[in-house]
Amino acid sequence: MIGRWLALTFALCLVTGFYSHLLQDPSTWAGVTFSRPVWLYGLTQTVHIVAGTVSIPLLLGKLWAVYPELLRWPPVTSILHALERASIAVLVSASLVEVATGVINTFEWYPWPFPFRETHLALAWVILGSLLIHVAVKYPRIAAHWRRSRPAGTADPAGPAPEDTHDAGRSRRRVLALVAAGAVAAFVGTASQNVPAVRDLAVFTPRRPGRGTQGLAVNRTAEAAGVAVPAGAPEWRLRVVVGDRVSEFGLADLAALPQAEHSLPIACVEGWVQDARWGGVPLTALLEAAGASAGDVVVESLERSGNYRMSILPQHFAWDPLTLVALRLEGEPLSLDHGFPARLIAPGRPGVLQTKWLAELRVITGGRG
Ligand code: HEM
Ligand SMILES: Nc1nc2c(c(=O)[nH]1)N[C@H]1C(S)=C(S)[C@@H](COP(=O)(O)O)O[C@H]1N2
Ligand SMILES: [Mo]
Repeated sequence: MIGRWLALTFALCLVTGFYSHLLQDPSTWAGVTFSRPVWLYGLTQTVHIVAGTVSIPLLLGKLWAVYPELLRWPPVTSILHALERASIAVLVSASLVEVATGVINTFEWYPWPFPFRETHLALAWVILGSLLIHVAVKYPRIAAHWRRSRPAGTADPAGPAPEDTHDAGRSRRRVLALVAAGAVAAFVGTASQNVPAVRDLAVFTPRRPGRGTQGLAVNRTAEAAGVAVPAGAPEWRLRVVVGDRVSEFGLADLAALPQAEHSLPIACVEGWVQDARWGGVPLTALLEAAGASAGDVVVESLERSGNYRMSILPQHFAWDPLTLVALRLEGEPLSLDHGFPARLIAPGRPGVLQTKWLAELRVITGGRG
């Protein structure tokens, strides 16, 4: 039973994780990412964090249920059996590292020398492969289990196990109850962060949407990013590069372009989502003013270093009419922590790609200039 729940949570993590990867690394598969509905990434990543966290008690329960197998003698009975055990060792260790790195990452703590995303991604492939082998090997037992609602009088091929005494059954039920309680706590303690009425139940998540300047959580402050822009940004210009044509826009120039206001979410990879009313210049209007009519857009920040100083907007995000070069948040100028003088805000993308403190936009394919 635990195995079935684990299959569900792992499948959800694999699908939503790969989707997150395609958004962040759009080189070949940008065509299967979507800017609508605007809340799509908020949903997939919330599912990822919730299912991933629920996996932890399930995984521990599953290990408890099968650990007697580890001590079985003789340890291997054939080459095939040895290979099967090896595949399970890979599955178990990859899964434990995967959930541990995932949780630690949401606390923005990187106590290891390897890059989180690349490692987490590689382990996802290892998990997928070893899980498929594991399910294939166990398929006869799984199939037998599902056939158990069989005509009365026929033998049950999958059990009961000989050691299933009264006491063992009782302690097994106790562990099952503990695992279930853990799974429910993990679910409530993560999913509630995106339900405003019960937000304070989110004991397993590090941030609270809603707490931060202008009522919106801040992941990385301007100070932490080493960005200082004087109030009013008199010197600041947004460079827009289309081919070899370079245009520059100060705040007054941007204010003179068409303006729009949209309610769009920030959906952080760590699983918090918050809607806000963003105002500014539709990116399409700015790109057209700079002489572009199509193409992907490279977005660069004033921030000098850091993983999120740059992002790439594939064409269908760049030219979505909801995508904004935002100058205002809830009707007020952006605060420095939310990306003043200007930030990118596009529907359906991870928060990490909603680049703050814009410096330059570069159209890289199909532009006219
Ligand atoms: C079976 C378990 C899991 C699988 C298969 C899995 C898989 C993935 C994959 C494939 C990605 C995309 C990586 C990339 O962009 O290259 C990802 C991202 C992510 N996962 Fe998981 N994951 C699992 C569990 C977890 C858990 C338990 C957490 C935390 C509670 C977690 C947190 C994250 C975060 C925060 C990201 C986004 C990273 C970023 O973009 O910076 N994952 N996951
Ligand atoms: N230049 C830059 N932009 C950035 C970041 C950053 O560190 N540097 N953090 C990103 C992350 S992880 C998120 S979730 C959002 C948060 O936006 P907010 O602080 O306005 O809520 O900004 C994104 N934009
Ligand atoms: Mo984020």
